[in-house]
Amino acid sequence: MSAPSPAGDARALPPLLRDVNGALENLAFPLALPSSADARAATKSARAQLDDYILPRLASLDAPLVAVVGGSTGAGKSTLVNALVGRPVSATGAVRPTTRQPLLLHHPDDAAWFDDARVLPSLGRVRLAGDDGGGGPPTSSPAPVQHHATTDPGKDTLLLRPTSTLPVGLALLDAPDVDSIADENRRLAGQLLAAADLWLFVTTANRYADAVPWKLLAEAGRRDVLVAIVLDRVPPGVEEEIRSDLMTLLSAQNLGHAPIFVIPELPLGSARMLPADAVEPITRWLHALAVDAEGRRDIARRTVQGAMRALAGRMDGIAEAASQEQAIGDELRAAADGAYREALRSVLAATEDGRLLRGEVLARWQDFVGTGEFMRGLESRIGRARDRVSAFFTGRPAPAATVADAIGSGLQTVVVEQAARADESTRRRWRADAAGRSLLEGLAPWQADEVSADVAREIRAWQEDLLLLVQAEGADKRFTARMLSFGVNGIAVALMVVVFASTGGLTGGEIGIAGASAVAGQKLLEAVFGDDAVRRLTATAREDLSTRVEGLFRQEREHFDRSLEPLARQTPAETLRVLASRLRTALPPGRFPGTGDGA
Ligand SMILES: Nc1nc2c(ncn2[C@@H]2O[C@H](COP(=O)(O)OP(=O)(O)OP(=O)(O)O)[C@@H](O)[C@H]2O)c(=O)[nH]1
Ligand SMILES: [Mg+2]
Repeated sequence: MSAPSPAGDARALPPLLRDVNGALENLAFPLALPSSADARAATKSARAQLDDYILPRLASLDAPLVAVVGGSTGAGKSTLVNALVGRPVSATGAVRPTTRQPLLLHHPDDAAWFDDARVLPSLGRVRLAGDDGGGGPPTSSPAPVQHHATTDPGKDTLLLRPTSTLPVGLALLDAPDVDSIADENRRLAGQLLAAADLWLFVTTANRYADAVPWKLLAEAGRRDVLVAIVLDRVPPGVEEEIRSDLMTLLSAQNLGHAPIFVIPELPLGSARMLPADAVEPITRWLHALAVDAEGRRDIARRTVQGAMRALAGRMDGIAEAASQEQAIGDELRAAADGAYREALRSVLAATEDGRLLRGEVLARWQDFVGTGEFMRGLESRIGRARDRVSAFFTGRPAPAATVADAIGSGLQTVVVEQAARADESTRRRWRADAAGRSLLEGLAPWQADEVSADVAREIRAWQEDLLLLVQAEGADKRFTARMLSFGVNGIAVALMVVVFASTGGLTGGEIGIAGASAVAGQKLLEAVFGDDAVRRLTATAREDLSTRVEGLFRQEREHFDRSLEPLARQTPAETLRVLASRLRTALPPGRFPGTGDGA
């Protein structure tokens, strides 16, 4: 794929993201592969990132930056947020974890950006009362006052609070912790960080090397998110030591450029507030970011680019899992294909090698056509035989129906047996595979009675078609009178016999009893219709039978196919890979197509 032109980029981006969204939407990972559950989770996160961050951000690069305050429980995130806005707006506490609902603080003038569902659209919203200009007393209770809820209770909720001490253009989001025992908190924190324009990562002198936050920091490094580290509660005398160790850790994660703000261990003041001057450098840094509109846009661009790169990487992983499912699905489908193809082949072989003309069929047929003398007569003097056959049938009409029944039940036995085999062989193959086993759990077992009935119905329909065929041929040839003397049924039965014997090359001295019977039928038909017509009728009858058996087997294997359908409907791995690579080329490093920019 060649890199599109910059102008092409700008136009292509939103449809590309729509395609990405559609492709992700269309993934269920229905097989029970070890990779499937992870792939489902990755798909969910990828979609959330698209919805929560990439799409809204691209639609409005001028929206205020959202700085998410993240980190371990008890690190002092809420305390920091309170210090940054100069009043206790977020609950702090000794109980871990304290913050359960994300609180987004923004300047009152920025309210419109956050009112609609542009930022974090998957979260519900509760708007809290704000302060009125910063002159009034601090909120006495940090517990949220719910003014109007625009959310359903089952949904995660984002608390929104206008705070005039924040600069216009920058919102602070106090997030739940990333590592407490509350699963819900961890999940929500991950979602919030994925939706951040920049991260304020809070840690303490004691805990700065904890594993969980570093996993997230590594992710931020990969995505090239703007990160600032707040190292809280640093005892006197150790600052330099910790700072240099922390810098080493950050450099290893592509975060060497991240500013580190140190807050010494300090007694808290009233309302458990940190003194304002302890956070003054952070306030200054944030205000500097906020004041520069072009700089803000750069930060947003850089983060959205990183998010799109991360999305592309994630999609490659998802594509890998999808292709594993596809490969297993192909194997399972091939097992069914092979089994039913073999079944059809076996049925057709049985209809061609004379096997169906033994035993009961042969006995009934012989009753029907009569004695050896009749057959010899047919063989030696065809011309006269026509009359004799005619006389024979009109004279002693043995019921053609018994022959047809015998043929039908012989054929039914063969078809049902092959269907059973194909079913068993497909199941055996599927059972050998974990994904196949779990699909089989949703399938009904082999239904012998139902299959027998279906097969019998189809064979009867075939025999009825043969009758119509013979009738039509007779009408064409104006042999109606002679045909009537044989009986249409008799001729149709003769055709069945010929169908089941004719391609075996049964001639001359090698003719067995079955062959001889077939020859009798053949002579009879030729006497009525002529050689060419008999060949044609036989071919038609055989084709019709083959089509019907094929149809039966298609119906038989349908429940196997159906269980693979969700997989077949899923976005193919190749499509995901192509989209991932288009995402990468749509955003070459250092350049941005500018969609929505300045809009
Ligand atoms: N002395 C002192 N105490 C602090 C400082 N920062 C936080 N604390 C206390 O540490 C405890 C935890 O602080 P929080 O701000 O609630 O921590 P958090 O990171 O928001 O925690 P979660 O909401 O559970 O994720 C509270 O009791 C705070 O009063 C600090 O700089 N100095
Ligand atoms: Mg908190």
